[in-house]
Amino acid sequence: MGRSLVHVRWLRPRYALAALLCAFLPGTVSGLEIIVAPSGGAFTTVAAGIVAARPGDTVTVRAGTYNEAVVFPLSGSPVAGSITLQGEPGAILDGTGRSGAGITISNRNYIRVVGLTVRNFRSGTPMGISVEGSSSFIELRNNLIHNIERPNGNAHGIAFYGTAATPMTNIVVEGNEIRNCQLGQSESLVLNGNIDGFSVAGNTVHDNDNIGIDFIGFEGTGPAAQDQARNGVCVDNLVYNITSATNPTYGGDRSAGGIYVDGGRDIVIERNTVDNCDIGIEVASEHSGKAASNITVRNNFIARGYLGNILMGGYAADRGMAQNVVVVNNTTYQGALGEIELQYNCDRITIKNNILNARSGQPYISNSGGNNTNVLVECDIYFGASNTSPGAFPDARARFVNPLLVGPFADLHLQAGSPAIDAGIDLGNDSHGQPLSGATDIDGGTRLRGGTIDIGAHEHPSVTAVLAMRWWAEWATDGIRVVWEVGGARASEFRVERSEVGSDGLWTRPLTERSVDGGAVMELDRSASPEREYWYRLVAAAGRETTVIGTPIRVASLSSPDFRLLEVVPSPGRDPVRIAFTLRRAATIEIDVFDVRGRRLVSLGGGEWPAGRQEVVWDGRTRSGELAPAGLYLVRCVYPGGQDRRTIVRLR
Ligand SMILES: [Ca+2]
Repeated sequence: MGRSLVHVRWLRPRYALAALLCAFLPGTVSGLEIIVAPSGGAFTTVAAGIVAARPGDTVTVRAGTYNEAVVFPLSGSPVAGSITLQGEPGAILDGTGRSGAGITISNRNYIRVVGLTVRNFRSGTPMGISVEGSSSFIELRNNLIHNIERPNGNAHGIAFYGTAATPMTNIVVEGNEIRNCQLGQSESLVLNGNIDGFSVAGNTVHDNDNIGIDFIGFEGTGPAAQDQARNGVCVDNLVYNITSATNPTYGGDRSAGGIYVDGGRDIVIERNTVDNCDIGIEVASEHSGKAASNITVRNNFIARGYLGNILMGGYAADRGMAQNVVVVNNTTYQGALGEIELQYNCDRITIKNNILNARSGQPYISNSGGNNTNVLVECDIYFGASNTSPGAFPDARARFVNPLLVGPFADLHLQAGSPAIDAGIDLGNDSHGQPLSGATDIDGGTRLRGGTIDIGAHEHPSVTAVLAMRWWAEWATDGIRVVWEVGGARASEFRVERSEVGSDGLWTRPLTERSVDGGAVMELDRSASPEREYWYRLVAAAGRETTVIGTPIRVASLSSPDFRLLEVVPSPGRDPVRIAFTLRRAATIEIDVFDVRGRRLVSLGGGEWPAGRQEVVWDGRTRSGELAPAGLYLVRCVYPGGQDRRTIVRLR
């Protein structure tokens, strides 16, 4: 699950070449590559490599186990570029016997850490990667952090502590995996304090004994007025098996959130998959009088949260608040104690277009605490528990139907035929003028398809509803002309594909000139060679799903044979039958109509015909002028070097 992230390998030009490249390629960063390797590199320790690095340089760590903890002594720069610490596969920073953080970035800017494994830090306050102070322009990508352990104290997989008066900005945490950590009172991945502007995307966080991903404010980490992680996104992460049940700090209490906003603000939590955590996603503040605010939770799959799938508000009356929280287009499944829970002190809460598939006997939306105001609930699907009540708040568009999920809990996509398809309401735009439902669904596909948004996190492509009403391909003067017209509109794209080897493929997309005539689309494929034969098909696509709606049509080569039968229409039909054909050059041909017993009824086209498109008409009569009865007939065209046949069905 989650996004596939491309591991980009930088190639290091030498200085002279680098200067040249910089002059011509804006944005190209140049520098030296410093090799760290157990043998054969410039250095044998990662720390020595980092000390040697200047802005723009890359420290490449070859495979090996390096028993050390490292600190970045310098910043990169916006002009010369970041300092990059890059691990090749098998590059491991191992903390066995060492204390503190594996990698420390304290008041340093323009630092990248990519592709390293950091493991086995177990004393002091152990962390995989620690970023502190005002450090900005920090990228942590595709690292693996595991077995960071301090069961009775504090430990972090990756921690950002914005402790300075200058906020941390431009923080990127993407594609990392954090697993098998014992965290005591702390978190797997945390952004805490004066942090303004971040992307936490495509990470996999699992099997840790405290919170998965946390955005914290009001803990006294940063200066009072700026002490909130803010203005960021948390997207495409996969978070599972997060529980404090085995954490000795909590004595068996289960309260670890998969994704937790604890006092952060202005954060979008989108397209994440969260399963089997103590709490799926929680928006709250633990500090009295303080609020998590302007938080959007949308297009997420959330399943099997122990205390519930989405919780918000303070956990007690004297704790903090949740304000302006938008919970839309999520699909939640069987939280042990319910789906959505409003605890204490929630204000301006929007809950719309969600699928809430509850456990029997558990609430869909509960008001477990108090002082919860301005709660808007609308157009959700409720299934699994009550068939009459959505819970604590009215929903004028409540629907109590089976949402037909593909395979819960593991797969919360919609089946074809789900009542959630095209059943949502338009939520309008947010304060930035962007769709409140987001631009994409859980899979990154177009959020709005089929004219109406679906309920839940998945937008079903529904391409099977599309019919090809016209579908034809034939030679024209300057290429092959493909004509198509479709009924229904449930596809984001229609495309013509071409094969040169047969009706089974290989299919490619020819470059065509497209024009529209009424409902029909004409595509001219000028690249087709008259010497070859081709097959064309019409495909409807929506997101990653495609359906062939126009079955393969063979278009024969023009050069051989010289004759080609274009169409015999109408059939079935009652009207005169039109037989159209083309000749590459003038030729003598015969066109005859036979009955099913092989008797020739009439000759339509003997003699020499000029080159080009031609047509003859059979009026349905035999040679003697009698009207032929209803039934099956055969039209046969004989031309120099071959013949072609087509059946005709005559109706009464
Ligand atoms: Ca739809």
